[in-house]
Amino acid sequence: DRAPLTVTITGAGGQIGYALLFRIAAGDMLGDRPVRLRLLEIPQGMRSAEGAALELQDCAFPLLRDVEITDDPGTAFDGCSIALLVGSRPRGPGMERADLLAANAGIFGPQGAAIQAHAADDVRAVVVGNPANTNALIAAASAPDIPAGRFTALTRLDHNRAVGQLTAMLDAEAADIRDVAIWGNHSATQFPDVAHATVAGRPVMDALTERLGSEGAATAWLDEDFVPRVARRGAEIIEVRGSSSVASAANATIDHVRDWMLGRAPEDGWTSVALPSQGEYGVPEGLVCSFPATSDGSGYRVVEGLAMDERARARFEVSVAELAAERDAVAALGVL
Ligand code: NAX
Repeated sequence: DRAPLTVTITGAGGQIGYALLFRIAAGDMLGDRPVRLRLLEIPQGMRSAEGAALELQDCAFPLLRDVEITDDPGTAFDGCSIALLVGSRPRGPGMERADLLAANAGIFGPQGAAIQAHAADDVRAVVVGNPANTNALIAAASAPDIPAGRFTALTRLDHNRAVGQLTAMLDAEAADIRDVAIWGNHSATQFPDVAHATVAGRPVMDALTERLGSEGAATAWLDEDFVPRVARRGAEIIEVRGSSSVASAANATIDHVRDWMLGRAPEDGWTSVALPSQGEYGVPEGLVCSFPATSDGSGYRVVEGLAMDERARARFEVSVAELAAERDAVAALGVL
């Protein structure tokens, strides 16, 4: 199908927006499918989005049909097939969690409603703006006529970070690493799990044991280095770079949508995506939780039936409890 797809990017005038727009227009996200871009901003972000649109024009991308900038969600989501919800209210100094959730409910509630009212029937949305999982829950709750699985949140960056750590430790290529999983919330409680992962067909656990000399050393590296480093990588990037992850976040967003729309080759194994639980692994229904997943292009499917040992289960449950607490806090605001 060569008909242009409408892609809406919220917060398009921000950092991640700037990194996303050019890659989408270049064809990195949807192959050779032409695109129409709709950029949603708030008034103070409009000039920045306009500047990006000027630069898009200067790229003369063959696949880019047109660009429209607006501060009206109804206009931005009109005919939208792919919604990238990037703009959100970040946590300010001294801001309580309830204030943060309330501010974001004021963004993602109306955007979810506008998606339901104006987007294409086949719309798929991914929330990047934090707290991403709960923002996706709010958007989905505000669009009850849209199948819940069309609202996802981004944990692909965490997934890619985990793969990156393994490639460095094992001297391996990213393409040789399969079946890593991110479980839970896109926050410091997430559980990056390599129990089922392989490197060039061999269990990652075996490769780590060989590299580090013993199974105990491999487990210690996973517990003390790998898991906290992946879970806190965002903070590490801020410390080193002086600013939060931008290009890697945009790259993960592109990966997430491309796999969702075009499918993943079975030999690439699974990826990670946060989507509304249907009760998989005992996660309360509706919580937007990260699971390992596959995609054939029609939708993400949670990989079910994986064994989890007690320690893994305990870690996962901490993150799920955090998601449930966020949901309860939002419900207490009367939003759900
Ligand atoms: P920026 O502050 O550079 O950009 C955000 C943009 O959103 C601004 O231009 C702002 O005007 C706009 N905006 C705010 N409210 C809006 C609304 N109601 N409608 C439309 N636009 C609105 O932040 P940036 O670095 O681009 O990060 C964007 C979000 O991504 C943040 O919430 C950040 O926490 C989150 N991240 C999520 C990641 C993930 O893996 N899920 C990783 C990277 C990033 O930290």
